[in-house]
Amino acid sequence: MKRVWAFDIGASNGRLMLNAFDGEKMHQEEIYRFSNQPVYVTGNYYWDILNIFTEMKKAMQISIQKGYNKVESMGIDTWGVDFGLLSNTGELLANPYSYRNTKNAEGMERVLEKISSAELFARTGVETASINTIFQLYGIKQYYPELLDKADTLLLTPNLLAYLFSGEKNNEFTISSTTQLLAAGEMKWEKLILEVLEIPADLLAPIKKTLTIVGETLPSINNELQMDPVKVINVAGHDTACAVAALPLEDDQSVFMSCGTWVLIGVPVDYPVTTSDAYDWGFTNEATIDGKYRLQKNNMGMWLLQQCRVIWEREGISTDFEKENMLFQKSASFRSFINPDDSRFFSPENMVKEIQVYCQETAQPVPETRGEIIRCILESLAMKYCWVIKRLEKLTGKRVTRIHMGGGAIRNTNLCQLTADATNREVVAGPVEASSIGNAIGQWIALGEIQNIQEARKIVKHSFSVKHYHPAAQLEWKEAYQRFVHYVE
Ligand code: LFR
Repeated sequence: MKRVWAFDIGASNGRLMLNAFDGEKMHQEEIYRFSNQPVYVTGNYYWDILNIFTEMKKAMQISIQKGYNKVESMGIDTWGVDFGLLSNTGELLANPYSYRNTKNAEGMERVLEKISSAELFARTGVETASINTIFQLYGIKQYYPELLDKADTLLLTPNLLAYLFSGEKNNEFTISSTTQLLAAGEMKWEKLILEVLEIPADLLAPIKKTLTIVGETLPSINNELQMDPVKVINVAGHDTACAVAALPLEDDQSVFMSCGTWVLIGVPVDYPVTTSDAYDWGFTNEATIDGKYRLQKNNMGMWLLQQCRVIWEREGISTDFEKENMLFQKSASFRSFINPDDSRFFSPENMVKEIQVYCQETAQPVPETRGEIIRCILESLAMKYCWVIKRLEKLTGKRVTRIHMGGGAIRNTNLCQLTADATNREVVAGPVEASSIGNAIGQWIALGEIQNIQEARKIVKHSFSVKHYHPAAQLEWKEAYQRFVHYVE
């Protein structure tokens, strides 16, 4: 049985999953999981990239100690948009910034003085959002130009990590599509935008196709870990592209929801959809594992709850899903709603307070207890997902019959049930480990073990179980939705 290492690194934790394929089924075992949080220091949010690298090597060591020392290859997927800068001698120039950095908004303002948001969308197919690489990069140009002057190569996070293991420099297609610097529908950087922003086009390492073997682990790594060289594969570097690859979507009436810190909702399309409705409703087009696109909307996900937990833990309250579920069940429904994507929730100092102030300002009952806060968050999220799916139906002209939810956040069964209720659609939840399975799929295809994504989806269906959620009675949901919409439109 052949084995591969799938590193799936998210914005709250990273993990190494060992994946095996016996010719019929895929098998997965979690080897190691580690926390990954942005670090706030000197007025900026950074990623501790060397700690991530160290944790990844530790994970490999654990795998080897468990007797899994013969692996064919490794692949790395991460969250989107962030990057590291290298000098012309290949050294990492600084800690990569996190997309939560407040200075990005400034970068965005400056760019929009030069190119309109509508033009950016038309040229790249990507929604204007302050987190995007383009704005971060322009922000650095404004407030830390010396860094850019020194920079020779920009590598996006999964390729930066792959570089530390293999020495190979390239930017894989799916992760490149999150930058808003890629020409819509093409596999090349949008030169005109780079020119207008006076960013040298050759700063961005060349784009490489997904599903290619890019190299192998460096001798220094092999020596340190006492292992044979392992192939390094360009899987879909973007975690969302990996997750979508692993969801058993059956027809064009199924939508995907990749659920974690963010929740990405959309459908696969052959070519970017850049209509005015898509633009007005904040949809975006990012790349899929098979060189096509995902027409999707990026939404707030578990970040709201994760940040409330930080506050509760600070107050000495320990919390887990079981406890939260009990509190949720006991609290009354539809008391107060927030617009989960309001910018005030992006990086607030105190998420609990921020939610309370929002409710106060909008003249709704203020959620006081933990149960009330959790209910306000989960119901508002589900309502927002319903809003998105209604618009997705308008964009594609197809009625959505089924929602495929995957990713860590589907462990929150309330989120899945509320999504079914709010949308009045069947929800098929699973697999939880969609991203790392999609990562392994990329490796199996590159290694020639699986032919294509269609075959891979069939194998996933046989290998991992899913859970079905059916919508509850609709009347009160419909009424509540009318109230909710008021806060998003
Ligand atoms: C999800 C994700 C989203 C992207 C966000 C920030 O983990 O990759 O697709 O919008 O992180 O990069």
